[in-house]
Amino acid sequence: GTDGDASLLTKPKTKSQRPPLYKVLLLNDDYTPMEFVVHVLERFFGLNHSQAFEIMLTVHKKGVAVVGVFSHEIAETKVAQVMDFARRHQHPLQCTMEKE
Ligand code: NFA
Repeated sequence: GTDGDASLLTKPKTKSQRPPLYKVLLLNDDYTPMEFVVHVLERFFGLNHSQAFEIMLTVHKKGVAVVGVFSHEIAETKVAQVMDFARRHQHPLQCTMEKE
C-alpha cells in the first residue's frame, strides 16, 4: 500500500497515476478567415507564424487538427479563450477538447 509495508491487508503497489492530458482541437469552417486562424494559433498557443500557418492549413484541408495537449484546466482555458475571441470577432471558429 501507500505506507510501503508488506502487510497482507494492504493492496499491492500500483504505478503512480499521471494526471490525464487533453487534446485541444480546432475545427474547420467555411467562413473564418485563414489569417484570423493563424493569429489565434500564434496568440493562444505560442506558435510561430510558420507553425501556425501549417496547422491552419491542416485544419482547412482535413477538417480538424490537434493544436496542443494540456492538463484539463489549461485545455479548458485555451478553449474558452479561443471561443470568446472568435465570438467577439463574429467568426464561427470552433475549438474543443478531448481526453487523450
Ligand atoms: N476554411 C476557412 C477558409 O477557407 C479557413 C479555416 C481554417 C477556418 C482553419 C477554420 C479553421 N476561409
